[in-house]
Parts: sequence; structure tokens; C-alpha cells
Amino acid sequence: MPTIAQQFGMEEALAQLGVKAINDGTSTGNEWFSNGELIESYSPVDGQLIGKVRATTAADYERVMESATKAFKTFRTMPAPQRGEIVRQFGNKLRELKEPLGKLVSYEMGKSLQEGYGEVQEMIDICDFAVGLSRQLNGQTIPSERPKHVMREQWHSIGVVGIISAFNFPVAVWSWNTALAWICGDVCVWKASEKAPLCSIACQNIIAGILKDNNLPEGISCIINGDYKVGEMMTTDVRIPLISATGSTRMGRIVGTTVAQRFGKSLLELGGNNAIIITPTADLKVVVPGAVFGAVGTAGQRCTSTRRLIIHESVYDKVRDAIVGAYKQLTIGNPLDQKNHIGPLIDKDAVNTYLAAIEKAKAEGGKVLVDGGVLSGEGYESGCYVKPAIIEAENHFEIVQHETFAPVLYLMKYSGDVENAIDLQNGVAQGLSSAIMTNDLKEAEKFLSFSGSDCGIANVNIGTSGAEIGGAFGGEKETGGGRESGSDAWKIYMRRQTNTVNYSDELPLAQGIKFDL
Ligand code: UN1
Repeated sequence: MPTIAQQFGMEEALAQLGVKAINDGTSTGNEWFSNGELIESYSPVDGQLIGKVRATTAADYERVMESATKAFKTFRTMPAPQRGEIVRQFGNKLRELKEPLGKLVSYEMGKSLQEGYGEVQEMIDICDFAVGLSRQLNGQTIPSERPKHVMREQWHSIGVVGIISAFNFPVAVWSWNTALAWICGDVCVWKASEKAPLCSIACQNIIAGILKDNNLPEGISCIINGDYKVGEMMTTDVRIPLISATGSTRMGRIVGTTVAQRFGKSLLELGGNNAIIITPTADLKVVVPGAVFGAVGTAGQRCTSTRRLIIHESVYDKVRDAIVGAYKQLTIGNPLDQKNHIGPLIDKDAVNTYLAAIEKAKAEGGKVLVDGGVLSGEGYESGCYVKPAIIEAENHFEIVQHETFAPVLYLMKYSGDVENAIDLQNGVAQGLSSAIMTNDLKEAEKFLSFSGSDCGIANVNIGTSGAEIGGAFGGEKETGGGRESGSDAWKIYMRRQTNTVNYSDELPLAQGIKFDL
């Protein structure tokens, strides 16, 4: 019997991506070195060892930072549209390698192959976006109150950008940051998740080839690997003016305070507790796929995953039955096999967290509508496959107030006006994504108004996950307040400078102050 890796051409994919059995986990571009311990990457798909990555030591990190700080000095002098050209080539290379890279994401992280390809597509999309943006890093001119004076604003490169990414989007989140940072003239140091380190090797190989073809120096794209201690090297390092970190609220609290203490900037994209409000006029044809994909897509391991459905009492039974019915159609198994909807959780710790959440919800009075549990037997040998669960619960339950990175969906009722649903939706500490299903214009606009959803993302007749790259991505409250990818998120990768130029022969002071000598 061929193994899953053989059946789905993983060996060829790894070879195409330059991922070896043992890889150095530290790189400044085309140079690779690493003196730390080996991190083993096991696939949650079949429990097999895919490869090993050598972690970054303090000395390796120093070498990276020397290279990055040096590269910044030249990279920032390159005209922004020329930097855009590099990102254009990177996007094209990703188009060529979409299949192997999508497969690696799926096999190392466990998301469905479709979602693995989707993640690479997100990388391609952000590259295209960044290429256009490389000609639009515009400042403004501002009327001066003084005669013969000009005021303007410029955006300058900021320096070395430190990126800390999570296992659930092991390639896309890196590219959201790098594509923008590079066109802005910054250089990047990426600490990938130790749960998906091979993805970082593959990405670095892709960009390193492009940098080499363009005779660009080492240090523009760097990777480091290891546990949180390697991340700490960056968060405490005054040479890194911006840390962009994706992960749990617990991690973000530590990163945010550490970076703030040294007056660095941070872009935090942390936990979500995303709800869909389902109103009496909601169309079930939209509600069911939206809610189900939101809750079980990526096995509930997106920060945008749907955790709560807030359903109007008048349609509660109908919506509940439709969702429960749809769960019966779900197939769980090898995510590389496109007949399956749901792959495994990332590891056994995640499985234990999932099981504990279900127990806690029950203990708090939750009523199980679709029972969870760990799957075993043929195809489930990794021990990471779980059944998506649905639990009727109350918003104030402690477990409902927390983000559990697993497919556990809480159902709750609201009565009366949509404001009551919005109160429930906002009644959590997190503020990433939210949605309303309605055909009532007034309800939709209330939800989007200043007194509506308090989240960074608020959708109408769309689920909570699956944002496009063109919008600014991120959330409020414990989600951390950062914005990545589209809109004007590029500004965080630059520093703003206000210039006032006097072309008169006098020195008039602002605010009309007289200072005669
Ligand atoms: C994440 O889970 O960290 O909106 C990012 C989405 C994806 C990105 C999720 N485009 O679901």
C-alpha cells in the first residue's frame, strides 16, 4: 500500500520546493546556517515525519541581524517600483509553484488541499496588490499657514520588520507582511511556527531564488526557526522597529508589552471569537454553507472561524435543524483527498484542548446537539482527527467567552430586535470578525453602524472567515488592533515624516508668534 505521501506526490512536491530531510532553519536569503537543535515536523495527516529543521541559536540570530541591518541600507535606496518588480517576480514564481506549495501546506498543517491552494492564492493576490502599491506610497501636501511655505508628508522605509506567524496560515500571513514590507523598502526576519517549519524553508527557497536572479544582497528575506525563545530575540531587539505577530491573545499580550517597553511598534493579529447573527429574514441557502464553512473550515483553526451562531428565536429550530443536518454530510479524513471536507487538528495538544472545551461547555450547562470526539481506526492513525461539535450554550459561559482553536460551534438564541443580537455578538473580549445574515436593509445597516458590530471585520450575508486581501485585516479589543494586508495597512511598514519648507526671505513663526531680534 503506498503511503499518503507517496499517493499524493509529496516527495516530488518537497523536491520542487527544495525541502530536504534535514534543513538548516536559519537563512539570510541564499545562505543557510543553523546550530540549534533539530525540530521534527510530523504531519497531522498521517503522523509521519516529513522532515527536520535545525533551530536558530543566539549566534545564528546575530548573523541574521547583521545581514538584515546591512541589507536595509541598500534596499531602501532602490526605487519603490523596482522593489515592486521583485515582488511581481515572486508572485509569478508562486503561480508556478502553487501546486507543490499548496500540497505542503495541506500535508504539514492539515488543512484541506483546496484551502492549501487558497492560501497560496492569497500570497499571489497580495503580491499583485503590492506591485500596484509600489507606485502609490503617496504622501500628501498640506496647505501651510505661513506665506511661501510648503508642507508635505513623506513615507520612509522603517527598517527590519520582525514577523512571527502561526501554524494555521503557515505561508500566507508571512507574505501579507513581506510583500508590503519589501515594496516599502524594509527587510524582513521571519520566525515561523515550530509546528509548520518546513513551510518556511519552502517559502525562503522561493524568494531566495528571485533575490539571487536580481543580484540583490543577503539580508532582505531572512528566516529563523525555533520556539518562543527565538521569538523573544526579536521582540526584545531594539534593531527591529516593527514586530508583526499572529497568534493567541496570550502570546500577543507578552509580545505587545515587550515591544512597547522599548518603544517599538507592533502589529498584533490575535484571537477571535467570531459570531454570525441569523435574523428572521436570513436566507438558509446562504446561512448554511456560510456557517458550516466558517465553523469547520481549516478544522476550526482560523482566527476568523465561526465560534457562535446567534439565532433569532422565531427561526431558531429551522436554522438549528438545517445546520445539524449539514454536519451529517461532512466527511472527515485525509485533507489531501478532495472528497473530504475536514482534515485533522494540528497536534494532540490541540485535540486535548478541544476535548476539554466540550467537557467544560457541558459542565457549564451546554446541551450537545452534535457530539464531538476523536476518530480512530484506518486513516485516523495520527490521532488528530476530531468530529466537529455543536453545543447549545449561553454567551456568558466561560468557555464560550474563550477562543478554542477547534471545530466547536455554540448556538444561542436572541429575541426581539437585532440590537439584542448585536449586544451578544459584542459581549466577548475579542473583536476580529462578525457577520449578519439578513435581507432586511435596516438590520444590515444597524449591524454595520457605529453602534453595531465592534469587530474589525463585519460582513453581511457572508460568513466570518475567508476575507479577501484587498481589505485591511485585523480586529479590535483582545484581537490586538493591528491591520494587515489591504487598504492602507502598508503605512505601518513605514515611518511618516512631516516636512515644512520655507522659500520666502523671512522667518514667520507658526501661530503668529512674534520673536523680533
Ligand atoms: C488567520 O486565521 O490567521 O479571512 C487568517 C480568512 C483568511 C485569513 C485568516 N483570509 O479567513
